[in-house]
Amino acid sequence: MQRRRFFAHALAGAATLAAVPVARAALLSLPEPVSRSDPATAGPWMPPGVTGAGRPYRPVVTLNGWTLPFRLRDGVKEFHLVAEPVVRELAPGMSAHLWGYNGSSPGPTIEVVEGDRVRIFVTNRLPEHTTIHWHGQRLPNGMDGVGGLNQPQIPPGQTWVYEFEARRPGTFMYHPHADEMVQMAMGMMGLWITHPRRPHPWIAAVERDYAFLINAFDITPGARTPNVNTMLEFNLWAFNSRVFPGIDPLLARLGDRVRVRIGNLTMTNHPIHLHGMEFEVTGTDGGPVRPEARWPEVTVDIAVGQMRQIEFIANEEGDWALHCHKSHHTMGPMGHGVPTMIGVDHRGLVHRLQRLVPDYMVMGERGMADMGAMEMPLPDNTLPMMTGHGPYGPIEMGGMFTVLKVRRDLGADDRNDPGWYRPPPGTQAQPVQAGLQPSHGPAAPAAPRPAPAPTAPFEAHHPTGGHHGPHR
Ligand SMILES: [Cu+2]
Repeated sequence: MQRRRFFAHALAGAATLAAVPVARAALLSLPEPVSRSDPATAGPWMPPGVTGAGRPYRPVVTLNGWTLPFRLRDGVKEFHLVAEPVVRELAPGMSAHLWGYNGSSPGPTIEVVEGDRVRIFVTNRLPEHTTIHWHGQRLPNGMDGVGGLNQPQIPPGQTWVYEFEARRPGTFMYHPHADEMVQMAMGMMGLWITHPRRPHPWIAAVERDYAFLINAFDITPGARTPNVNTMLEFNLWAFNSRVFPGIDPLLARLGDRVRVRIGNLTMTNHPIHLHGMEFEVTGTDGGPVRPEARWPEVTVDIAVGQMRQIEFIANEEGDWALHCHKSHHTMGPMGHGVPTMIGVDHRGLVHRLQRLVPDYMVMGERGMADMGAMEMPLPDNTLPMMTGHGPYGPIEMGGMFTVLKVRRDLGADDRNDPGWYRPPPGTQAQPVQAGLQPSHGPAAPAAPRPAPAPTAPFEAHHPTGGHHGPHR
């Protein structure tokens, strides 16, 4: 094996097993970088001529992201990543100035097959040096991307090349190992999927395969650039740099086996909770989990720097919430200094204050649910604290929240949003009629409002929806 790798590398013409700058003459033959800034979820990307390029596989769907196309050259899959400033729409009504790759933050997903030889050109268009670390991969030490340790940092304006064999199947990440705190706070990260070369006893075939990274930003309401020195007090909690209601739903046909790959590159852990069905953790960035070592869960805590692959059979129809269980992480920007006002009676005071300040209002004397329905103007370029409208009204969420939509009548691979779920009669919570016993048989609850057009998975309630408090 070592011999074979040595010769493969010698033939490729590289002198050492380390990331190296690309000579000026060789720049002419770089793969054209592909760029995309559209935050919509791209369809799965299957390399053209996959029969010649390698083994066919079921590509992943990166939530609100995309897969980077490669060029096949002498049996090597060549990718071109460009580290650069990008503008990312976090949700309708709010864009952020981030750093990312190829027009996006997170960068595009790299998808290869176990045993593939992979060459990645990295062009640095940032104002400072960078590197890329290939989190979780088995590779030659000189390709590991820790600036100063494994290679000199890549200066602005230069293109360097990494090359290694994708030795282990699984879910990985990539991110800089140079000025890490700043560059990751600015959104520099991406997913890497290595599909198994042949059927693997611990890796199931699935009908739906989703992937996203968890990330967080601290952006002062009205501003556009993250505060890069923040350690804990982030205010925007995101899946793939999107916040509810900007996160696309996950779709599954009734009975599909579904895999969701989730990586965490924030500064805190995130217990990700799925409603409606149990799942198992079938893999980590360390590899697939032996079936006899798995246990059922409905929440998986994903620590910082971890990747978790969960799998379940989508055998319950409906619109099932999928969210971080830290309740502050399903909120939009808010001031953590807001006092708890539950139980405080403001009646006389508010009336008098409103004569002086007509817009004056009290937050939270009956809880904060009112925030989801309030109509208050927001400063430009920020998001409400609680927002999103479902078929029955405000969803009162923000941040790390989306929906798994399981439908009987969805086609295989159908990726069109089916709209809201309509529960069959007698299967929905309903008000108790005065003087009547709760019905145990089929009842007729109020008919849900018609589902919205498929293009609007969540109705963004902007800019007048919700309320947000004073901000740090
Ligand atoms: Cu969280």
